[in-house]
Amino acid sequence: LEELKKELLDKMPTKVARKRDKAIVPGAESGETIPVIQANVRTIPGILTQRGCTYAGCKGVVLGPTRDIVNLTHGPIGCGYYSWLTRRNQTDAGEDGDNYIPYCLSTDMTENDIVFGGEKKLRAAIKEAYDNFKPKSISVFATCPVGLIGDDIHAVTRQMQEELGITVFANSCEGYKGVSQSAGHHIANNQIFRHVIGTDDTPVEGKYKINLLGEYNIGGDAFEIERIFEKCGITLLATFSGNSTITQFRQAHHADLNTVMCHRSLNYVAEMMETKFGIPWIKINFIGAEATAKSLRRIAAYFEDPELMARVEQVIAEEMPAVKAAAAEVLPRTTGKTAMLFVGGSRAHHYQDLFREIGMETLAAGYEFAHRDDYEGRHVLSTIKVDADSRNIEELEIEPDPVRYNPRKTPEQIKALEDQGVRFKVYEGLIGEMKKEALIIDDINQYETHKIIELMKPDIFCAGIKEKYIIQKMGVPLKQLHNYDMGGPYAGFVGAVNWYHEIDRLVNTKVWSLIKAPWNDNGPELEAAYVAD
Ligand code: CFM
Ligand code: HCA
Repeated sequence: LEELKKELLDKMPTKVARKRDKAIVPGAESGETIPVIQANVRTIPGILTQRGCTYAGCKGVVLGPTRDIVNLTHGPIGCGYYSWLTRRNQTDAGEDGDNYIPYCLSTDMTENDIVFGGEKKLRAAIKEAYDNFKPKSISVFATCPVGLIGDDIHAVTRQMQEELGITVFANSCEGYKGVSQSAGHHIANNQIFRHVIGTDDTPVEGKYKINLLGEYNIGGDAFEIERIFEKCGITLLATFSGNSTITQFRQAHHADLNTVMCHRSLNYVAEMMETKFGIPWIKINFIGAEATAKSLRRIAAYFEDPELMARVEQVIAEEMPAVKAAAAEVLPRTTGKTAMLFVGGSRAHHYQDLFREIGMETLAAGYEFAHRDDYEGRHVLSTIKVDADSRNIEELEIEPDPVRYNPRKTPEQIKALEDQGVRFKVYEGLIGEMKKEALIIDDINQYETHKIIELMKPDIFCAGIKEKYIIQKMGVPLKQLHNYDMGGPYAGFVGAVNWYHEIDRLVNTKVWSLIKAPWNDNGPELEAAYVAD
């Protein structure tokens, strides 16, 4: 492994190699000490990163999937246009039919606004959006120039909220605000927490009421999870934020348990909800059939109700045969194949379970923008150095709500549940689940991607659109784990079956190895020889 790492860093300038060295560590599955990994720091200038910007994390990721909040981008038209429907977060338009996801609203800032200020234009755009849609809420997203010229978007939204009588709030999520999308998640979540969560006390019916945090309904994943919950008799109050509405957010404080799927994008929301409302949280994962069964059992154990436990067992027993049959069908062709996963802040971990279920090993994996706790586990949280970039992102000071705070379990009950294996506020991270022969690389760049493919020769590579075609031209199939290409859902039981078949097709077709990129035969396309006359 040390050899591999050396080869990976060999051609880099010394200073760059020194920095990248800290972001590459081995796995620690068999009880090895979990190594410290460098994460959530600035990408080295000039390197081709997989990362996106803070605006993308705020508008596209967190608030994008909520169908009845009108999202308005304050900025030049490109930011709005290029974030228009690209994430494939699905929604069920519901009975009211309020669904603004297909729209792309922007103030279309131009030079004139940059010079004279864009607040007037923003005010007019909010008014225009309101007149057209009469929505329950409008949220505004700042792009880079807004912060540079100093438009006070929060003053504008405050004023418009008063004028229109609906919830209007703004996000200072300029693209450069943090080192990645992760900062944008935090900004959006803070604003939802501040302006929306717990603002509607209408009681909600249901015996086992939960919220699902960190599931975004990409490719219909949330629909499958909703189906399973319904079958189990579990009432899902709100998902943050796949297939969600603002009313669900407003009433989310009625839930008795928060379940966290994507730890990266909102573990701090789970913490804030516990402090303010007394709702405990547990980590769950609905990617992988075994993981789904385990998560359902964990939820049932929390409610300590034999009826729910029995129902959950019955559902698992009903769903598993189809999953097992699909696995048995593909296993002879997939066993022993190898994978690499370089995605976002949670999927590079969760999808390893799905690969394991069909006998496939992960050779290398990493996140684009996760933090050390997502790699090493939450126990390192207190040791993470708060640098200037993280300090730039607001941390809300939360107090118990004077009226709504209601601890769902006593400390004794929590302790008793923990003794039975229901672990609260625990996430062990990715490194402890990977083999010591595996490489874990944070914020991988294009050069390193090419190099590890050459050195480790995986049968499949999972990443995003920017990596897709380049890797396919290397003869390796690439499965997008962001928008799933045209596939999915991959969550839950139905999702596992879909995944097994899709991966079987991808790793067993010969088409990728037959591909020859033009430069394989001809050298660089733009190569030219100087001919003297
Ligand atoms: Fe969480 Fe996500 Fe992800 Fe993420 Fe994302 Fe995404 Fe992702 Mo793309 S919230 S960290 S910022 S699971 S958009 S639905 S696929 S990079 S691994
Ligand atoms: C984002 C969104 C993204 C991009 C996917 C990709 C997504 O980070 O802004 O690079 O292919 O899932 O749509 O992560």
